[in-house]
Amino acid sequence: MSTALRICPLCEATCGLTLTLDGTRITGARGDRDDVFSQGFICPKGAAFPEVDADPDRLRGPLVRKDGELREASWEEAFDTIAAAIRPLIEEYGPDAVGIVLGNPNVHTMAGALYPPLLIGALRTRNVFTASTLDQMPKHVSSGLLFGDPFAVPVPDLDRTDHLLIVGANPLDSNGSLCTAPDFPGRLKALRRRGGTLTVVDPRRTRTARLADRHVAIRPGADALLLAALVHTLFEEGLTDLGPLAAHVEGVEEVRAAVREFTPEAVADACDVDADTLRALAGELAAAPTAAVYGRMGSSTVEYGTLANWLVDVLNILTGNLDRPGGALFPLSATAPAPRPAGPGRGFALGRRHSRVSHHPEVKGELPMVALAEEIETPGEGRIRAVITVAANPVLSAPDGHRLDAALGTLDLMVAVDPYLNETTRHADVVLPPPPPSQSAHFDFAFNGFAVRNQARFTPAAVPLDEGRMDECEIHARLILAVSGMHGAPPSAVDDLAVDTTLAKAVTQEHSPVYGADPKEYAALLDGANGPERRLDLMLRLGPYDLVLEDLRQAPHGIDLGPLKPRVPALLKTRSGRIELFPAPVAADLPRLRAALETAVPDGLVLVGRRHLRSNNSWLHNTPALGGGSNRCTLQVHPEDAARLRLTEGGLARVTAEGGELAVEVEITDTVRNGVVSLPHGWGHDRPGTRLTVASARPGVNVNQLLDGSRIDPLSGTAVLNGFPVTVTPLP
Ligand SMILES: Nc1nc2c(c(=O)[nH]1)N[C@H]1C(S)=C(S)[C@@H](COP(=O)(O)OP(=O)(O)OC[C@H]3O[C@@H](n4cnc5c(=O)[nH]c(N)nc54)[C@H](O)[C@@H]3O)O[C@H]1N2
Ligand SMILES: Nc1nc2c(c(=O)[nH]1)N[C@H]1C(S)=C(S)[C@@H](COP(=O)(O)OP(=O)(O)OC[C@H]3O[C@@H](n4cnc5c(=O)[nH]c(N)nc54)[C@H](O)[C@@H]3O)O[C@H]1N2
Ligand code: SF4
Ligand SMILES: [Mo]
Repeated sequence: MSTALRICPLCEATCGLTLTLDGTRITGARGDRDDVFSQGFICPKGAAFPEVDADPDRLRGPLVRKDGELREASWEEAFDTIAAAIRPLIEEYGPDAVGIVLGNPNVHTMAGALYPPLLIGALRTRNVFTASTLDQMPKHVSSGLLFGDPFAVPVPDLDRTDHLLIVGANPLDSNGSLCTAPDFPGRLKALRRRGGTLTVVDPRRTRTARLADRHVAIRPGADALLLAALVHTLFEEGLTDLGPLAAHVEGVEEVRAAVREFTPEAVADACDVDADTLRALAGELAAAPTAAVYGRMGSSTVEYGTLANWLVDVLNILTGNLDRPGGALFPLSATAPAPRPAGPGRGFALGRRHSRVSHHPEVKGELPMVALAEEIETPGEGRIRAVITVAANPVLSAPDGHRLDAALGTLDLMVAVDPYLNETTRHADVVLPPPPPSQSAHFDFAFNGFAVRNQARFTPAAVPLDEGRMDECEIHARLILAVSGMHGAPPSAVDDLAVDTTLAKAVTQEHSPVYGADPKEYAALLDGANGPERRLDLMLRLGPYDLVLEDLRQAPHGIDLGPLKPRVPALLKTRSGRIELFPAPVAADLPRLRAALETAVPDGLVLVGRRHLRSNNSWLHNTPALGGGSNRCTLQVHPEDAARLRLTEGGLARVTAEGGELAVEVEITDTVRNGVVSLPHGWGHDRPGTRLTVASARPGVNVNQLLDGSRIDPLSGTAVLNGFPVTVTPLP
């Protein structure tokens, strides 16, 4: 028996795990008590790591389609097939003929952070789609416009704040998102213990809401109105106080004028929250010594997602809580480039081009996921003929899976980098499976940038690669070579090129630690067992903390880099060099929200999602230890609605919406407010041709089949997944 450390990749909390091993077999997982960040915390998913890791349905080697059938093949055959098929397509139809689809687990692997940008660069395709437009793109847009950097996301200072206002997030089940905090539940309890207060705005009485001092059961989709009324109240009651931040903010008076109509009385009906409560929320926020407003999925994947995300930070700014301890601060990760001196930047542009079929604006170089199917289906120049998916299951995670399912079936070529044969990858011509997480090294390039404490941790592979396996970094590197006409070159060529490009730029930047160095000599200094490790070493060296990879190796439980610190103004990259509180695209979208004040509140049912602690989007339903109990795909209905609609506990209901209908088991519970039903996503594992033994035996239904993809937040292209109208009728 031995042990090995592994950072958990199963949610954003990034807990350190201690794995117990019998030879190369993982026999158990417990929280690493010495981890500088997670200090021993573990949740049921982390505890199931061994089972998730050893799932017998994980593909052991590549699959290649021959005579219509996916068959086991060698790695060589797999990459030969890709190179032979994709180059002619690109040569005949141009780079846009290839669409790239990046899913959520890319933020949970080193490969997913290091290679997709190179893949996109190598292909030069403009058809890039990611899970961001099913998730947090409104936050990127808001941050891009306010701060000039779409990745400058303020996170609530959980451990020091006196008051936390959570809008549409349920960290007790999700373990936190865009706010990396191992033991989020414990941190919320500690907030209450030290006399702080917690308010939760959620149409469901979630486990998080049950912990709160105040739960506001808002009508879904109305958060932007509620937040606008809080901003209005701050101005009306003279409660704004920007403190030292004032010197760096422009546009305050414009915002005051813009929210004039959004009085608590005017929004009360639409929110179904009385005006006194709204005034109290604003008052509590302003009165707290420090406070933070934090919004997630429930205020992001909605009609006014970007406006709501913008208003969250407007509240943080107007109460002087942005960028101060106890408020909402910007993390500084160890692999972020060393900060440049303050001054004007390039700013953030939206809609530099538009999608071909529906003319959706590009955001961050991406098109909305809801546009993928039509870009494959619609003939003409620029049509997508080949798709590469990396860690993505859009047939279940995006609106109208049936349509996408059919569209993927018509492609000339589909390649999937994925460990499973699932609802999406079953259409692939080549499947390239990465090894299970125990066999790969880990560093959190993405989540350290959203963490409530600055720290850096690296865990090497816990066990060696199985015979016949290929590291995911090498898979990505070989894929890049195969699609770019360099098939057969050594994968290290990809990393060398990345190092050279990064260094060539860094040595010219005065604020860079390598300013003036000779790039070739510096590259030769880099340390690492392979390309990705050398790249990590380089990023640490170029970073703000004077770290090298060897420092992380010497500190297996991580290096604590201290609590978050103020970063304004150096962090700002707007053209003005200031926080632009009232950006033009937001101003142009506000009339839509004003119109909502005039529209009568619809009286039908609306549907919202929910997450379960023992699940993760679409891909953990194949682990027996995580299924069953309350982790089921049921339609939650309030008792009053159930009585009115004659729905019975355990009975079947038909749910209909603009994208389709489905039949699902009813669960009656007053944890959802009346007028709202809730169905989780990621289910619907009943399509043929998959290899998901456990999941397909209890498939559940795909909530996204109720959507047709026409509802989006227009500024960010993000799908409306919460708060859409449905009708529900009993089925015999
Ligand atoms: N209705 C509704 N829909 C939603 C949501 C919702 O709340 N409601 N949530 C949305 C959100 S927030 C997100 S992020 C998306 C997620 O959408 P996706 O990213 O499309 O879906 P996931 O289920 O996360 O699928 C991930 C894929 O990655 C594969 N995978 C797992 N581990 C690895 C790995 O180590 N390497 C590689 N290469 N692949 C791996 C899995 O097998 C699976 O195929 O879903 C969105 N869809
Ligand atoms: N266990 C588990 N953990 C996960 C995941 C998972 O699938 N399972 N997925 C991971 C991913 S990819 C992400 S993005 C994060 C998401 O992390 P969170 O955003 O914390 O998770 P959700 O459960 O989607 O929380 C959204 C909440 O918003 C509420 N809501 C719905 N509509 C509205 C509305 O209109 N207004 C308001 N105010 N609230 C509303 C819902 O009832 C729900 O409680 O979780 C991550 N962690
Ligand atoms: S909270 Fe997240 S990171 Fe921590 S053990 Fe659970 S799944 Fe893993
Ligand atoms: Mo997500």
